[in-house]
Amino acid sequence: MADLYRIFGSELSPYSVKVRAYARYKKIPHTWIPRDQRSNDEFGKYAKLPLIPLVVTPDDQAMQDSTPIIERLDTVFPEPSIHPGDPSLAFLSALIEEYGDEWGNKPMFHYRWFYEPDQQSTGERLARGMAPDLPDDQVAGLQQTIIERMVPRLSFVGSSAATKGQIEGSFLRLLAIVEAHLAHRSYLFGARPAFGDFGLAAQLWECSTDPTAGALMRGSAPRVVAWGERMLDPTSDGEFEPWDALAPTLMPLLREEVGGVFFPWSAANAEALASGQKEFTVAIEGAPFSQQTQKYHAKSLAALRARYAAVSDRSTIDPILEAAGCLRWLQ
Ligand SMILES: N[C@@H](CCC(=O)N[C@@H](CS)C(=O)NCC(=O)O)C(=O)O
Repeated sequence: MADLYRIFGSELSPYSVKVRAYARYKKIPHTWIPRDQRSNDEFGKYAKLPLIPLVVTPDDQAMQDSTPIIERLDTVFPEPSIHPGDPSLAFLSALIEEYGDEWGNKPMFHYRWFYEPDQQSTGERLARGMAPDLPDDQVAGLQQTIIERMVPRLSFVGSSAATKGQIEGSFLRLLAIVEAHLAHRSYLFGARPAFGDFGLAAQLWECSTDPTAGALMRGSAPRVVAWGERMLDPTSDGEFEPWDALAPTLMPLLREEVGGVFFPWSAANAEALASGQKEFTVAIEGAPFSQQTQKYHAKSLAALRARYAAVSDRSTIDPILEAAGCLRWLQ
């Protein structure tokens, strides 16, 4: 145990699966500890927040929050690199990672808790995962308790009957774009996984395990399903591609999803937080999208803006971001 990193997580947690995929790719000696009743005491000893993933280093340091976890581990395990050598591509990859974590989580959470079959399926899987020793005849009770706790949380991600169309529209568009992009490559930036793959694939893989979103994906986006599975334990099969090769099918993701949906929403959330509003409404695709203001998204947007500010030569990245409708949100 002494030389191992410990990853406390759940198969149903996209952020946990993301960090585990990273640890596997980097061949970081680690052990995966399901966050359940058996690991409760150990988890409680290290966790500052009741959130997974939690990573404990061999020298007993606890880390939470998947993006900073990966960034910290990357200083210790730089190879194989998850960052394209071209600084413009490295920034685009980080941008997609942020999009996956913060917006990609919306369809994941929405489909999982909005529809009855998904509520039941996820509730049962969570109940069995949390309490592996629970007799079968008591699972249904815990399942219902979990459903009752999670369904009201739809409001945290802005999912409601009013916003269902925008969230599902974004999901279907995302699937179509990524499906086309993966027609000739294994990963978003070429033949090896990048930071962006870890963020986005984890959310979509979770979707693929759920009844409603999974059926949609198997029906219209088999390459996305295969990519999600590949990203559980990714390998490098070659190099990152240059922007010219990626642009025809990656630009639509940046323009339609990152610039078209994610940035307007994230910037509105940050403004609402700054002005002390508990809820905010922003026009997404010409219709109002309302949700509770969230501190975390504002913090991660600030980190993304700092990352952009740290790109020393922006002569290549700025025209790409401008064409994608992303630049004004970063300046
Ligand atoms: N920004 C955090 C998000 C972590 C998070 O939201 N984890 C969820 C599971 S995916 C959690 O632990 N939720 C606790 C709960 O639902 O009680 C990260 O990237 O690690």
